[in-house]
Amino acid sequence: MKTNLITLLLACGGLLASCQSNSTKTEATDMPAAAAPADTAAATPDTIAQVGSPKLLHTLDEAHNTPDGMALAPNGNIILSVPNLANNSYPAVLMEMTDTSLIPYLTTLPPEPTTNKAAPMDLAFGPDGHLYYAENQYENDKKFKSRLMRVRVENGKPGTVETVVDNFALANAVVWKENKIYVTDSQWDMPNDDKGSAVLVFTLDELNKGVVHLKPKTKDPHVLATFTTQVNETGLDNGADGLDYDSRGDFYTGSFGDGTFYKLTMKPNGTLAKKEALKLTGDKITCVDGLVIDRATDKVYVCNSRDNAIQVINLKNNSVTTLAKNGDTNGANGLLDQPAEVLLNGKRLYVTNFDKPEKNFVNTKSDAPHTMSVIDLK
Ligand SMILES: [Ca+2]
Ligand SMILES: [Ca+2]
Ligand SMILES: [Ca+2]
Repeated sequence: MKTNLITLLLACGGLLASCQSNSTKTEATDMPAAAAPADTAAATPDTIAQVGSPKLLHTLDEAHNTPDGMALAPNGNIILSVPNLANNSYPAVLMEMTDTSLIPYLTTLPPEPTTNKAAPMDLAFGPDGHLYYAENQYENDKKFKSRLMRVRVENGKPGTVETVVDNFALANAVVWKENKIYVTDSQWDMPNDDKGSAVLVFTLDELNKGVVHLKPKTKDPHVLATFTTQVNETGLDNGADGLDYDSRGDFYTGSFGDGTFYKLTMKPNGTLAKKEALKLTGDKITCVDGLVIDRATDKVYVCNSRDNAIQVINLKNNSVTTLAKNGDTNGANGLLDQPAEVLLNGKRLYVTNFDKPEKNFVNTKSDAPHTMSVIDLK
C-alpha cells in the first residue's frame, strides 16, 4: 500500500490537486476505454462510451481484493470494509482511509463459527459511537448465517467485536437514523418466495439487551418491508441492497438482481405507510448496489454494479442521469470496475470497486489492481 501511495504521489508531483487536473487531461485525450493499453485490456473489444472521469484514489493488493462498504468516522476518516469475497483465502478486514493514506483499522474480525469466515459489508457508526457492520455469509453458506456486528470503539480505537443480531441470510447495507438501525437482507426468502429480500429495523435499546435472533423465512417482527426479485438474464435473485433516507425521512432501496428502485414512505411514528416501486424516467438502472442520498439536494447516487456506472436519481422528479460509466477495465486508471458502494463527503463521492463479476455484467474479470475511485461533484 505504501509503495502504491508513493508511486501515486510521485506520478502526481506530490500534489493531489495537480494529479487530478493532469489525469483529467490524460483521460480526455488518450485514454478512451477502447484504446486502453495492454495492461488494462478487456477480454472483448470495448464499445461502451465513457461518461464522466472518475479518478483513482487508492490501489489495494491481493490481500485486500474486494473493497465494499464505507463509513465516515467521527474524526473525518473513512472506515472501509474489505470482505475479500473474490479471493477469500485472505481474511476479511476493516481499513482506515484518508485521501492520502490507507492503513489497517481492525484485522481481527471474529469469524462466524460454522463458516470460519468474517464477511463485513456496509458499516455505520451508531449514536453510541460504536461501529456496526453487516455480514454477507451467503457466499459461504446459504442457511442464514449472516450477522450484524458491533465494534466497540473506545477513545477512537476499535476494541471488542460482538454479535448483536444473527440469522440474516445476506445482511448487506446498514444505515442509522436516530436510535434505529435499518438493514437490508438481500436474500430474506419466505416459505412461498425463494426470491425474497427485506429491510429490517432494530432499536439501539434492543441491541443493548442481548443478541437478537431473527426467525428465518418468517415475517419476523423486525421486518419493515419485503420485496421479490424478478430474475433476468443475470440469473441473480439478490434483492434489496443499498439503503438510505431522504430529507423527509423516507427510505429508499433497490434490487441488485433486477434494478427496481423502491420507496418506503414512513409514518411519523416510524412504521411503514407505503411501499412502492418508483417509476423512473431517463437512463435505465439495471442493477442497484450501494447508494447514498445527499439530503441537501435529495439526489440519490446509485452504484449500478452490472453496467459499471454511477447513476443519479433526482427524487424531486424521479429522473435518472448517468454520472460516470465505462466499459470493462481492471480499474488501474480509476475507471469504474464494478462499483459497489458510494460515500459522499462534502462534494467528493468515494467509490469502492468490488470487481467480482456476475453473469452478463460489463465487468468480466476480477483483476489486479483492486481499487478505490473518487468523483468530485460540481
Ligand atoms: Ca433467494
Ligand atoms: Ca480490478
Ligand atoms: Ca475487472
